[in-house]
Amino acid sequence: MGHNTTVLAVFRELIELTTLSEGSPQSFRVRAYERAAAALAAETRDLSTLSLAQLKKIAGVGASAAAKVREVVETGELNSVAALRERFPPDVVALSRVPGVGPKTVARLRDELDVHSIDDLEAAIAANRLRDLPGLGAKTEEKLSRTLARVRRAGTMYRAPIARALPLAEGLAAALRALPEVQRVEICGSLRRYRETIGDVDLLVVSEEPLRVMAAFVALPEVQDVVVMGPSKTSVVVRGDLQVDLRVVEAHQLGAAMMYFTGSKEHNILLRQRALARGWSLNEYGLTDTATGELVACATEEEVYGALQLPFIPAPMRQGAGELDAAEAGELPDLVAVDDLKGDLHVHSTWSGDGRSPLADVVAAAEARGYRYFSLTEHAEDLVMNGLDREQLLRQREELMALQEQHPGVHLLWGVELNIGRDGGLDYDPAFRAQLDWVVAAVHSHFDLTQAAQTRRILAAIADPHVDAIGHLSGRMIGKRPGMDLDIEEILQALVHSGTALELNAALPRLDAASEVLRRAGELGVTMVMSTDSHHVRQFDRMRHGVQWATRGWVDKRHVANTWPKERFLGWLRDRRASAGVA
Ligand code: DGT
Ligand code: CA
Ligand code: CA
Repeated sequence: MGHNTTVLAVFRELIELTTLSEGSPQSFRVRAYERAAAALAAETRDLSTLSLAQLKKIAGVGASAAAKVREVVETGELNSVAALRERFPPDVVALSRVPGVGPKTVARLRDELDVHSIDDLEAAIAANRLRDLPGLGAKTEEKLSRTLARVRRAGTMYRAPIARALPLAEGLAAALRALPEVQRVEICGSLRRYRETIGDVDLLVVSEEPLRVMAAFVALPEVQDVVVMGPSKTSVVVRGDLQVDLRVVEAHQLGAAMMYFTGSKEHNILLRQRALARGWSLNEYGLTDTATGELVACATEEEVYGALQLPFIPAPMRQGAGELDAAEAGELPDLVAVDDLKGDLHVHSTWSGDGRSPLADVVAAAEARGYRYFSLTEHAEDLVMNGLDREQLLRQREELMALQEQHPGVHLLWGVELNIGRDGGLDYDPAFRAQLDWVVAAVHSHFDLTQAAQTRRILAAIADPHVDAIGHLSGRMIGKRPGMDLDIEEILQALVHSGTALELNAALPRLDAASEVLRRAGELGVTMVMSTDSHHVRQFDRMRHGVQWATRGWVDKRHVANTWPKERFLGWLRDRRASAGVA
């Protein structure tokens, strides 16, 4: 897939630079490149193996795009991009990414004010040079000045980690729902698709009194700045750095609006092509017959997909990555729902230094949630700060056995979260590890080793017969720490070979493994488990994020071991250990 990634990256740059040279994202050329990029993104074959003729056969890829793909495959570059880079150096591109500065403004700033970078723009604003430009003026200057301060504070063009954006958006949605003039509120955009990072939050509101909704919205305590306010769209900045776009629509067009504003753009482009092929047009107002001007569908997403002869496609799968073909062929995965989960297999209590709920509360909450099996996995001794040594872990087992008597409905597994050391070493010793009912192993330090070293380290843990699951595979903290550099293919093959499970860690700051990794794991038939890594009983609710994340990774529930009934799950665990040679 290496070639495909490169081709797409080059096309993305081509689109951005062409938008600048054409002065508009709506130009014919930009749209053609976007169509081609969407089609290429959905292509599952290795692009480097396709001839010019084969490339041209891909719907959406014309002769010029096909030639460009060949050029990238052969030379790793595109001549036209190199030429555009001369005209639009990185500083200018960065300038064009500032919210409120479109390609036309960039051209004017360069031609009329000699502004070629964000620094230049700041200086021009400080000298009040923008207000004299017709069509810009003092108001724009002021707005840009605030935007720049925000961009600066965040260090770069800020994308909020989902762990920050989702609670904020849900809070705003709840406040809007409480308004008497509001009938419905839907979170759309990248947030509904569960992207790891969020550029801005997109809210859709159904109401017959848009002006009152907008007035109430900008008055919410979270709102710090109003970027634009109008009857159909209002944009604000909340808590200093996150933009929220709110659009008010009418109830009868909610489905079409939700589809449009949920995106992804790539998915939308493919849907529009499909509509076009049927003589229809598709936009945020609905699916319309081009000849008669009559609306075909718009009230619900199911209706719009249905008219396009597709089943409903869940938002996290709308990535323009083959979901339309799979939906058409009836091959969408049988997805995991929260109610399918029969247990949680990565949970901490106050026995770990960083756990915050006492063990008795944790077990009671697990039973109350209806779990049939459940594992406590405190940190092990190697985590000096808060891990348990052997003696502590054995004492915890005593308490667990006593709790088991009081809570017969849930089968308690005495587990642990082992630390995978720098060289793949694990806590305790094999004989001690063999006593445990459930063992998760995960990396907690040394995130910057080479790919070869990191991969070796994980492979060693996978090969250990006592390890039942690999926890939070990459170790990433979204927005704070990138994941380890790993040879994913080799690791997934090793998991298939050993029968060790891959954890899907449902904690929003982690969402680990990455969705592409989950999708590949599903293709290879890796067994997975979905766990919350809870440090407080309130966090049991993270499963709702886990199922969205699994959807983004196309995970089929037949691969998720903790959706299985108790006997089957315990049988799988027993068999796995027996075949790995654990006594
Ligand atoms: P973000 O905000 O960067 O995390 O990503 P999105 O996907 O939320 O993007 P955003 O907020 O710019 O737009 C929300 C959705 O609206 C997007 O997913 C698809 C739709 N949309 C916006 N602009 C366009 C466009 O130019 N063409 C198409 N087809 N759809 C668009
Ligand atoms: Ca957005
Ligand atoms: Ca937006």
